[in-house]
Amino acid sequence: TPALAGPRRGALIVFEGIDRCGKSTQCSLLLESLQKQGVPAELWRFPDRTTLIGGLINEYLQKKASLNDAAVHMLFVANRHEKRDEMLRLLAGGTTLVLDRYSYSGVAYTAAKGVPHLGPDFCRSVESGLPAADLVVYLDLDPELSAARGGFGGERYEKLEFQKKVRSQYGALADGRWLRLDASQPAELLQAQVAAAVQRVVEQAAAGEQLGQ
Ligand code: DGP
Ligand code: NA
Ligand code: NA
Repeated sequence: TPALAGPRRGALIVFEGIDRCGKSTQCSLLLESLQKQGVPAELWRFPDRTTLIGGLINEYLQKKASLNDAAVHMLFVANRHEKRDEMLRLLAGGTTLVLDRYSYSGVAYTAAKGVPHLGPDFCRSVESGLPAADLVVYLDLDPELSAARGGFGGERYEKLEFQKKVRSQYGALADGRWLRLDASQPAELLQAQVAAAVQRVVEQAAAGEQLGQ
């Protein structure tokens, strides 16, 4: 049932991919273009390292703290859940949210570890209750190419063998909201493909299509 009153809702647009696939660049380009068109929009990234929980995640990623795989996974999950109410409030108020990583990272990165009790089904289950993406832009890149990009290797997961496993987990996640793009293309070409898909979902959200959970 559509809302009776109030502003049209914003769209929830998620960017996913292995480390150094070009997500952050595409997120910024998209935000800029939405704002130029007068679409109210914000760019967020997960993990959000600015919260208490995000600070622990940051220590883990920078290898200053060690945590077991289940414990750190729960922190990543908590970091998404702690932002839930604010996400829902912004979306309901008409702001489109562009997310640099979200629940799909949780499933792909943790399932890639191959820990039996932390498989994809478990990982998906703890994401429930979070607002569902209207569009997932998956920037698919060969880890051999991302590894060659500047800065790779600094943080915990930035190892070639692990990134290959993450990519193969992402490959199994595609659903109806998924747009896979070849991230080896020049940024301007990618940007145009992203913009076309985003325009459609922003219009659908504004026209009253319900937000999934
Ligand atoms: P960045 O996107 O550069 O801020 O890096 C965050 C890192 O954390 C990146 O390697 C992906 C990983 N990550 C994001 N979400 C999750 C999660 O829910 N679980 C696990 N295990 N890793 C995650
Ligand atoms: Na990273
Ligand atoms: Na990033």
